[in-house]
Amino acid sequence: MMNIRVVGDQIGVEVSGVDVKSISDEDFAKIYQAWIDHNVLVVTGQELTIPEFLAYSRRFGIIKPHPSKSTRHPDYPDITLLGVNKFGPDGKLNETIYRRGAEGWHTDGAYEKIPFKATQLYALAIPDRGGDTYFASGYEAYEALPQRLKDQLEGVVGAFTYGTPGLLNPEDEDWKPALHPIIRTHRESGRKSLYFDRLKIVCLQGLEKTVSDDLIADLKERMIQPYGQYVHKWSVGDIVIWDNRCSYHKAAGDYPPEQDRIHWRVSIKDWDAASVPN
Ligand SMILES: O=C(O)CCC(=O)C(=O)O
Ligand SMILES: [Fe+2]
Repeated sequence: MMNIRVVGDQIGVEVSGVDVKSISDEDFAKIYQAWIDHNVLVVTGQELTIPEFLAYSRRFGIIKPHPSKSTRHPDYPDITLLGVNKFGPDGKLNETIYRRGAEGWHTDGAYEKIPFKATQLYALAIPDRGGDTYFASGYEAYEALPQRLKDQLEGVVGAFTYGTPGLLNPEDEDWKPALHPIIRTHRESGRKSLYFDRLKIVCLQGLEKTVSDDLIADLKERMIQPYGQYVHKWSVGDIVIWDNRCSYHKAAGDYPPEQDRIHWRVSIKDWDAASVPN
């Protein structure tokens, strides 16, 4: 029987007792709502093929291939492989692959005109220690801002660019920044969130450079609220989906490199993004 259990105070919910290959529309509606309410949704104990993982992922929106072409699955470009080809032909650890997502707190796809609504990972291999994923609530970040900052940031737009060196092919690296409001109202929950990414933000538009730089430095300190966090300790067969519109995450990047930590990953956009180029 399906069981939905809240696992974090402000963020994080876990579903067990389901097979995502055959969830009824009625049960899926409950799962989807639990995700909207808790921002990070874990489904445990799944055995999936790639087409099955893609079919389940499409219930959340439209899958878009990730701009990092070198880490796409060779047969399924919708799938990004995490932790694969970690060692180069010379036997040296490829830090870009090993530490992907561990550079700092971020939200995925802020560099696109329509950012990824969600990112979903399915765990195929997990090290015996380390390798957790940390999550934090963007709603809590907004709530915790002093009123003067809430007022100052209302209507302010940030410019975001591609943040991680080494993942894009050289011909794709000339990235034009995308513009998004820093205070973002979630389409489905109606709640306001601080939409910020310390790795990708270039500037706050229309403000003097010194003002913009100072605000960015201030927001870096404010984006993570300790009580708004959830840490996921992975098991093989876990699916975790997070809402990039209202949460931040980072990989711990601390597991023994000689062990495997492998996920299938999809980037999901909202349904209305179908006709919008990246
Ligand atoms: O590997 C992880 O734990 C998360 C990596 C990440 O940031 C991502 O997939 O967007
Ligand atoms: Fe990420």
